[in-house]
Formats: sequence, C-alpha cells, structure tokens
Amino acid sequence: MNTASASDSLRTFEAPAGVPVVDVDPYTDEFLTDPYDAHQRLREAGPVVWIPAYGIYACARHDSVHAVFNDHATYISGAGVGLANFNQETPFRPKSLILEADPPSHTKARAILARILSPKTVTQIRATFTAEAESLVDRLLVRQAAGETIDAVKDLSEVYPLKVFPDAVGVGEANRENLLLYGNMIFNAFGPRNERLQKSAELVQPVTAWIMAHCQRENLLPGGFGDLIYQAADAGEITHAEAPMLVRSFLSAGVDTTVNGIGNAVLCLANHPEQYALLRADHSLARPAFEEALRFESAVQTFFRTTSKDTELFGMQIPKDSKIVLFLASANRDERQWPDPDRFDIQRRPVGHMAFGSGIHGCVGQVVARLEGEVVLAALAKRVSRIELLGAPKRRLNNTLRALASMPVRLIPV
Ligand code: OVM
Repeated sequence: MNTASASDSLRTFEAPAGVPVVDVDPYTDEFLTDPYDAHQRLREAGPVVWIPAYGIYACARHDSVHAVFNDHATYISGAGVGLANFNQETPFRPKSLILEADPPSHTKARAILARILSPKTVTQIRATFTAEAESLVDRLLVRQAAGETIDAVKDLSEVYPLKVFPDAVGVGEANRENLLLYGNMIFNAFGPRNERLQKSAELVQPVTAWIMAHCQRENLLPGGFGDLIYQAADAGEITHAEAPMLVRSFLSAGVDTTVNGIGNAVLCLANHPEQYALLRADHSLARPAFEEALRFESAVQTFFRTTSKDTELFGMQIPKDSKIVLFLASANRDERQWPDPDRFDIQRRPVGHMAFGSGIHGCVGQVVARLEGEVVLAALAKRVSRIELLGAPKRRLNNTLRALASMPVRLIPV
C-alpha cells in the first residue's frame, strides 16, 4: 500500500475511520503552481487528514507538523522522508546517513555535519560569502548597463550558491551546474514516481558519475567541508566508506535549497516593493527579510515521516508503518499560528517557522543557508534601489521544492 501513482486515478485508498478525507493530489501541475488554496483546505479539515490518492496521512497545520517533527521515535526517517516506504520498497539510491536515518546512527552523522556547518564556520566564511555576493551584484549591474536583460534566477539565485557552496565544500569549478540537475532529481524523488521524476532522472543520468566522483577525497580540495568529513573518518568517528556518503548529503541538500530560497526571496521583494523599500532603508533587515521569505515561500514544501508503531495524533489513530506527509509551507501560512499569514512582512520575525524543519532533523546547514540569503539580500539593498519584474517569472515545478526557472528583472541602480 501507500505507493499509488497519481496517474492511477481510479485507484484510491480507503480512509481510516474518523480521519477527515481531503481529496487533493499534491503532485499535479496545478497544486505545485499555486499550493496555497489547497493548503488551506488541508488545514481546515483538521490537524491530521487522509489523502486518498496516495493512501497517506497528512499534517498541514503548524501544531501538527511541529508535533510530528518533534517525536522522532514515533515518526521515523529511516523508512524514507518521501512518499516511498523503504520498509516496503528498495530506496532508489543508498539511504542518506543523516536524512534517512534514526538515532543512534543519525546522531553520529549529525554531530559531524553540525560541527562542520557550525556558527564558528560562519564567522570564518562570512567575509568571503559577502564579497562574492557584492561582486556578483556589481557584475550584474555592469552587464545590464551594457544592454543585457538580467534573469534573477539564471544570473543570480543559481549562480551565487553554485559559487560559494561548492567553493566551501572543496569542489572544483568545472561542471558545477551538474549539482542543479542532481538536486532537482533528488527533490523530485521524495514524491511519487511520476513523469516529473522520470524526466529529471533522465537528465541527471549522464552526470551521476560526476556527482559520485566528487564525493571522493581525491576530488575534494584540502580544508573544505568535504575534506573535513574525511578527516573525521581519519579520526575514527566514521568509517572511510561512510565519508563519501556524507559528502553526498552536502551535494544533495546544499545547492537547490539555497538556490530556491534566494530565488523566492528576490521574487517576494520584487512583488512587494514597499517591503524592498524598508530593506533599502535599513540593511540590517536583510536577515529577517530572508527569514520571512522562507516562511512565505518555503523552498522545501514537504517532507514525510513513517510511524514506528501504532499511535495517536491529535485524537486520530494511526497504525504502525503509515506514511505521513508534512506540509511545511502550509504550517508556515497557518492562520492559527501567524497573524495575517498571507502578508509578506519583513519586520515580522517569524520565529518557529517550519521551512528548515524542526527537532533532531532540523536543517543542519541552516546557518550557512541563512548566511547566503542574508548577504545576497544585503548586497542588493546596497546597490539596487528597486527590483522590477520584466515579465511573469516562470516556475520550475518539482515534487518537493518551490522552485523557479526564470525571472527577468531590471535592477534599478542606486
Ligand atoms: C541527504 C539530503 C538530500 C536532500 C535533502 C536533504 C534537506 C538531505 O542526502 O542527506 O536535506
């Protein structure tokens, strides 16, 4: 059970007694293009609902999403954090040692990545990340002055993370765009085996060998985050066989997430010029502005858990080995949690948003992600008085990510 394909439209799964049914398909083009009305329907139906098309439970409210994330013993990750139940089907790639793991093995992997991606690391990389953001925005303004149209996705939100993050990991300059194809496929793979996944898997096929090669020590520059994983293996904290798997987590989770976090943030500011004006007037709002953009348009829209035992959640009985989808982006728009949730307000300080998850699996790279978002928005605030959209931005539909394909803009220089 639990692995229906959306195309199999006649087949649905019978609702468990007492659980409200919401007949949505979260993987259609329509849903992914504009998920927010459907999110509201899901929230209104209750803290825990049933989605018959896939035979899964769903949480779309802030309180229920938070509760599931914070009971990692009942709601496990080791059976996969996408739709597929790894207790019933083989994972499409060897399981992540951190994302798709539970304590105690998760704890060990997490400690190593948390040390590498620590606040202390941020103090070391901040100046470089800031300089790269400023020089990128400078170059965009020069190109624009020479008559080019700037695409805030292709020329900014994809370019910046692809420069600073692989630099920090220690991946060479050549063919880094492969990481975007890989991320797109990985995040599609948390959803159903639909055409969207199929297409991204075909595109990534020729670069799989490149990705795996860049998990190996000989292809990672000394002193980078990747090399630090191998140093942890040298110190006996993990085996040398586990090291490339943890580097793979950097390459899977570290680019497409921040690309779209930054892309979404720029789009929010372009769509809300009065908010951009506030940022222009006070550059210290760069960080809270990025945080609000994460709440308002969460880059990662969904993650799943699997019940390790029969349990009860907000009065609903859930059997062992059930899949539960958590709508992070919906929790972030829950009117029970946030006043006027559909208002983008960079002065809000949305503490407790779910865009990075919560609990023991909460984003281990969040200090680096926040640094990237902050310095890009601050660089724009310094040099650009207004961001004008030159046409409708195009979405890149992904089973998990709120992603953009293109966003032609005019950056009005200060
Ligand atoms: C991993 C991984 C992959 C995708 C996302 C993620 C958001 C982690 O391979 O560990 O976290």
